[in-house]
Order: sequence, then structure tokens, then C-alpha cells
Amino acid sequence: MKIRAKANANIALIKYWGKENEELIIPKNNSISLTLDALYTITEVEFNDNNSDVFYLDDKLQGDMEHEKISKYIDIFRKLSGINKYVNVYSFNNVPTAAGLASSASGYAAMALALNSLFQLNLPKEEVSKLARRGSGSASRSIFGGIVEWEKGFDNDSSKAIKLDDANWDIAMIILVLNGNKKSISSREAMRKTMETSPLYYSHVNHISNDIKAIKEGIANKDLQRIGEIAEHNAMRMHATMLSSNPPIMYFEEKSIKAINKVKELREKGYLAYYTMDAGPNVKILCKKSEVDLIMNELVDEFDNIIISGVGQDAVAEEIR
Ligand code: 2P0
Repeated sequence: MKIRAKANANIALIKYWGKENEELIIPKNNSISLTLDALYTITEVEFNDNNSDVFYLDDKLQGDMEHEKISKYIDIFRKLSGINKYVNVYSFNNVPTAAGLASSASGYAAMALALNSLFQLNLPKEEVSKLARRGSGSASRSIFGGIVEWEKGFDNDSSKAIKLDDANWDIAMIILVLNGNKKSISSREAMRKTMETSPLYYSHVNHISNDIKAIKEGIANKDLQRIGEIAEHNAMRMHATMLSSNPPIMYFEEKSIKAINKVKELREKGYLAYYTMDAGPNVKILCKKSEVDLIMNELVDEFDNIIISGVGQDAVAEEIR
């Protein structure tokens, strides 16, 4: 039996940054994201007759460290199912891996959903979201399409994602890929350092429940301006916690600042356009789907690697043989 799963990446509008529990990946705060159809991972899994797991990413056999990480992750499924078999994993990203374009989110979401079928757990999506979370926090949100909230919860069972809205309305995201290289500091390490050393961290976290409440009102009213303003402020506040870490953590590059200024210019021209940034220099623009073409006209002369994305659907898995 071979299972193929597909999960879309997501970009947070209210960011996850910092863990309450490192082992179980329980976050400090709730987060809210938009699932994107243009960025995704496809993962195929099958049992093998070896005595180890084998992991290929984009047709490349991965090194010892990656194998160790994936095996530890698959152990969760072996334990839950009581099936002590090893697995071949073949993952394909259509996203530059580890460049702040959420490849670990789609990666672990696809993996969790595929292993859920392979190990015959057949758990509902909400449960698979908890399993995806154990691989990478943001992966919990990629199990669902539309606009998704990861409820931080307080233990393994209560920390899970839920769908807030299908987002079947006039909303899209434009991604300015400014640097597709692997990032210098992983988000896992960066969030740990931020929590340990930034004097601003807790004041940021204390503000997040207000952001969540306000953005949910914006979502319920399909009010892109409200959603965008809150998302922009939340993202820059998160980056302020990184900049105030010791030593400072900075994902901004010159091109990121240029892109942010461009988004402000778009707003001055009357477009609804808002920027957000994650653990990498790339800038994502939240905008109306109906204005994507016009906004693209404004961007193409200045930026050469641009991805346009609509709203992604729930992750799916199927048996392929
Ligand atoms: C997010 N990021 O909410 C935030 C915003 C980056 C900035 O989730 O340690 O790869 O595997 O749980 O999920 C990136 O962190 O971290 C992330 P782990 P993850 O999208």
C-alpha cells in the first residue's frame, strides 16, 4: 500500500512565536493563518522491509540528522498504532525549502495525514492536526483550508487547529520571493532565543488575545482592511521581539524594506494591500483577489520572483496502490 497526501502551506496573519512546551510543541499563543493553494507539499509513504526509515526530499536522500528527526516523528505513529514497521517517505515541495515560505507547515501536515492512513489510524482531521503539530507547530494549521486558528490549548489533546472560515471571498496573497536561500537561523532556534532574551517578548504575547478578538471580527465581516491592519501590526510586533533579542535576530533584508515601502505606496494609490513577514526576508501581500492583476502591474517592474496565491483547501490523502 502506498499513500499520497497533499497539504498546502499557510501564512499566519496572527503569528505563532514561542513555545510553552518544547517537547509537545504547545505554543505561547493562539495564531490565525490563511491557507495558500500555490504553495504545497506532496508526500508519499509506504512500509519497507528494512530496519530503518528512509526519507527523500525533492528526490534527494536526506542526511543522518534529517533521518533521525523523521524517525522520531514516525515513532509517534508506530506507538499509537502498535504497528512496528519502517517507512519510505518521499516528499516534494513546490516551495523553496526553509526560506520562510512555510515548507515545514505543508511538509509535516502532508506527512501526518499520509501516516494517519498508512498506519490505519484513520483519525479525523482535528486529531491529525494535533499530530502535525508534533512535527512543526505551524503544520497544525495546514490540515485545514481557508482561514484557520491554532488554539494553543494547554496539553497534547487541547492544542489543535480549527477552521474559522472557508475564505471563499475576495481575498488573495501575493508572495515576493526576495531570497529563496536557506535561512541562517531556524525559526525553532530563533523563537527560543527571543523568549530567553527579548524584554519585549511578554508584552507582545500579552497583546495577542486582543489581536485575535479583533481579527475574528474582521473575518466575520469579510473586512479586509481590518484584517490587514491587524495582521501587519501583529507581524511587525513579532519582528520587534526578535530585533530586541540579544544578540538581535533580523530577518529583514534591504529588499524586504523596499517591498514594505512598495505596499505602503500601493495603499496610497487606493489598493487594499497589507504586508506580512515570517522567519525569512520574503514579503507576503494580503490583498483582494479582484485586484491581483492591477497590483501585479505595479510590482512586475521591480520584483522578478512573484507567486500569486488563492486560498487553499483542506489537506487530502489517497491510496495510490
Ligand atoms: C507562524 N512561524 O505562525 C510563525 C510566524 C514563523 C513566523 O510558525 O519550531 O516551523 O517547528 O514549531 O512552525 C515557523 O515556525 O516552528 C512559524 P516549530 P515552525 O507561521
